[in-house]
Amino acid sequence: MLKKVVKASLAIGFTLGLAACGGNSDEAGTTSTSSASVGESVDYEIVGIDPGAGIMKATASAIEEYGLEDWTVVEGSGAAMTAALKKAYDKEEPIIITGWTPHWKFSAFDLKYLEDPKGVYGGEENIHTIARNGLEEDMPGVYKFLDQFNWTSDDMGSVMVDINEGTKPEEAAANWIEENPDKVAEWTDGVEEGNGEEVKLAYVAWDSEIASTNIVGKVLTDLGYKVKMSQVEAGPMWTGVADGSVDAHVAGWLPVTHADYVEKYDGQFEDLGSNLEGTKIGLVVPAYMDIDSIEDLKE
Ligand code: PBE
Repeated sequence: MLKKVVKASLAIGFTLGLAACGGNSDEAGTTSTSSASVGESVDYEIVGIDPGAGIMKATASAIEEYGLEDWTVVEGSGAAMTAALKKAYDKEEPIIITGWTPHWKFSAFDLKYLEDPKGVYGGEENIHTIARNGLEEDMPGVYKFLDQFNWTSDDMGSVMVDINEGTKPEEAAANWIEENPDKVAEWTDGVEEGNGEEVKLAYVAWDSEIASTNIVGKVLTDLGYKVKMSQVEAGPMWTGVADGSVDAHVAGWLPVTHADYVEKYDGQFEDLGSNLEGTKIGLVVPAYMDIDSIEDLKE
């Protein structure tokens, strides 16, 4: 069935766009539009991120569902993906990435989601806060704050944009907290302060989660807890909460993106509900590309 869809190549040294993408070739009847198919123009590659991300699994399904056997999803990281995007965008070259919202790339570049008529990427979803079993008894203050933590895509977006513009994540979080005392007051309402107890948070280096985890870490630090943030892959992030080596993460994209992890660790964690509503994942391209749907990749 599904052949090898994820090529384990390192996402460095991108050669995207080197394939003929402009139409103004001097051969065979110059036209203003490219004669190369979209696939040829990007070497049949979709620029992916880390293999544990739910969007990589969804993209493997998309390849199967849409009959894109010739295509490869290149593994890499969120940072490598945005670097490749910037490089292509600056030269107006074609590129197809695994993308998600909220993300600063939509403020920095003019991008569009490819339509997904088969609904492989699911609809809108939410980001959930996930705690280890027993956290409520062990650290009620931390639990209560995590349970009350929730913000909007715009909130998260502003922290992300700030980080992308060069502010250190800790600083961007501290600035946002200073500028949004009302929200922080709601999250910390009735929360017991800490006395140097260690709180272990895990996160993946996705820009959205770098922003949210730094916010949560900073608020907990201000409350008097000693916060340890570990950057891990998606699998270990979920495993850590399930085996209790991690207290919590704020990066559960549900119900679809992280469905496999939820199923795998059923009963071994506590879902504190959503901390951000209205996220989306899918295949994303620059607006200057002449395609609109995943189905257009077949041609
Ligand atoms: N993401 C960002 C993650 C969740 C957060 C969409 C890249 C994923 O695909 O698992």
